[in-house]
Amino acid sequence: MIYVLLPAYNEERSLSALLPKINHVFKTLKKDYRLFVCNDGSRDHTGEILKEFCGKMPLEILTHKINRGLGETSRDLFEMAAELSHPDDVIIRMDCDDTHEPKFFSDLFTKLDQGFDVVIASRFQPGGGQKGLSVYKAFVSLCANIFMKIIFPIRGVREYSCGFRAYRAKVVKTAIDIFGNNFIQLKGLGFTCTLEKLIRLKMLGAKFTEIPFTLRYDQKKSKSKMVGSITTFGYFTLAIFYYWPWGGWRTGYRKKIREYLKKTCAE
Ligand SMILES: Nc1nc2c(ncn2[C@@H]2O[C@H](COP(=O)(O)OP(=O)(O)O)[C@@H](O)[C@H]2O)c(=O)[nH]1
Ligand SMILES: [Mg+2]
Repeated sequence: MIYVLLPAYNEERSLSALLPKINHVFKTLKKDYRLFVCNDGSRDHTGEILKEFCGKMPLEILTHKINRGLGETSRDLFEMAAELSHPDDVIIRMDCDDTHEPKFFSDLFTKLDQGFDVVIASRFQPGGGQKGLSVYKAFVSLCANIFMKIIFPIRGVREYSCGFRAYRAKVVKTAIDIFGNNFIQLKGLGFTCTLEKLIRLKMLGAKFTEIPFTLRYDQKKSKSKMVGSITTFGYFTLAIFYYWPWGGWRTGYRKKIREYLKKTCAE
């Protein structure tokens, strides 16, 4: 089974474009899927649009009455997918602003089938790119990704900030078993959770790779909800938690992870 997770905040215009594309791709690939959208206190017609699609595709809706932000929404969606899935299942997380094209799913699956745990749709692989981003936004994004690569080097990863990824369910289930509510710890810091998930999975020794993809910012119909200052603050906070004090997360969790993996291997 494939679980597709969409965090949605004021996405009334994008969802009507994106949802049929997701359904079409899965029909073409002849794969079963379940789509979970968390409507996070949207103040537009996101809720009504989602209800219209219920019954037309395997869509299930989670509702936060109050906007809780991307961190809490991602945590809810990932915890639910971890709970429902079998270890061999696949979890895909993507934006619902219609900038992540479902046609890339098959490339993501191919890499998972090759034995990778996390596959990232990356603008920075040969053949990848971005359309419609202002020069300023593209420059800031590039700088942020260089910063992350230096502070958190992960083999096979160049794209740290784009949330379009496929995960083998086993690795997400393991991460939630080990880190619990701290799988996404910096919930209140904007889009930091996208990076934090990578860091947590790196700590577990997950195998990462990327596929080239083109970010279609030219198709974006909603305003970006990224608050640069909060997210930048989040990246620095993450760096501090990871390295300091006394080794930070990096060494703090080492024993717990070793013991967990030893126990599950023995079972
Ligand atoms: N649940 C939830 N989702 C959010 C929130 N802010 C943004 N999102 C979603 O997170 C994804 C990324 O946001 P987006 O505006 O596309 O950021 P950008 O791609 O960096 O410009 C989109 O699917 C948004 O709908 C929020 O406060 N709560
Ligand atoms: Mg987006």
